[in-house]
Amino acid sequence: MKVSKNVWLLVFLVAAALALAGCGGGSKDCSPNCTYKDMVVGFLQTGSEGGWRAANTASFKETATQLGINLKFYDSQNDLAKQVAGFRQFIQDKEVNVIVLAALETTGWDDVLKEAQAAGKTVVLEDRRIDAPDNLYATYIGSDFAEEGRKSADEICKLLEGSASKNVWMLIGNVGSSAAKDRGQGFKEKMGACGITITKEQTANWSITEGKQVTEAWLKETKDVQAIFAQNDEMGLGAIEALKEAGLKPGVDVFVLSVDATAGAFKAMLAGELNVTVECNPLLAPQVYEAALKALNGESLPKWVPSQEGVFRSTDPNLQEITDSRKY
Ligand code: GYE
Repeated sequence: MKVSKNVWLLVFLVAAALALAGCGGGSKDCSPNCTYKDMVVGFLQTGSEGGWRAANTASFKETATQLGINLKFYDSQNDLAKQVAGFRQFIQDKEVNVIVLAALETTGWDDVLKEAQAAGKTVVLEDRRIDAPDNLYATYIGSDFAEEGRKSADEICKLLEGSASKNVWMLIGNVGSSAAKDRGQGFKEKMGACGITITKEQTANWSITEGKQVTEAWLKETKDVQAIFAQNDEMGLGAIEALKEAGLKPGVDVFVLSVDATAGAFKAMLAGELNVTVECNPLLAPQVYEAALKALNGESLPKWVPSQEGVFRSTDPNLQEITDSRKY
């Protein structure tokens, strides 16, 4: 049967209109009955700076496979400009209907969020909060970093009970990130309770190598330090190496506390070289995808869903058992 040119033209125009309207992937045309299989997620990860980040990335990739979500993973290589460029890439990508952001820094997102909103993209923040009006994103799923800082101060106060001087050195994460800002602010809120003084503080960019280098430099200047507060496990493990090379016993001569509770921290606690690790949960993907699906289907969400987290100490009687049960 010969199909006239006009009919083909009509078919082409309808298909184009549908594509433009977003049917068949990309926008929210499945709403309010979207399923995980309708989700095409553009995920802007910070980079690959350590154990916590590796567990966070794995959580997103594995959960996407389990749920049948089409995940487009973008590694920002810890470069803010690259992360913003990647964000715009996902806005342009007609297939993508959800953008998930682990923001490297808290500022600089208003414009790109407005562009995403205009393009009908659902935006969910994971891990790190940002300083932008919360009507520009569906929700934020991540830890209370300030509370982690407060817990860290409480724990170091306990470790330094009875100590004549309480000089503490703070190893800071990447400058500008909410995790670094809030953990530092939370610690400083509580440190006065037991007379802690921060005598040195500097960024070591979440890295074990820089954690070691910064601590080495400080030890060349003075050994008058009673405890080190490392804003993540990797920087704490670096400080431990530097203390040992300076002839000091980490966990004994100088107490060490870090944040994340990754496998490396448990190993150091079992060796008696790390005293405390404050947990920060990286396995956020199931909550993030669930929230994104609800947002796609037009459900309203709380603007922040804080993670539930604990504190682990080298003195915990069942430390080996806990270590064996950890997922990351
Ligand atoms: O503490 C650190 C990672 O944003 C909570 O980033 C995360 C932090 C985590 O590099 O290890």
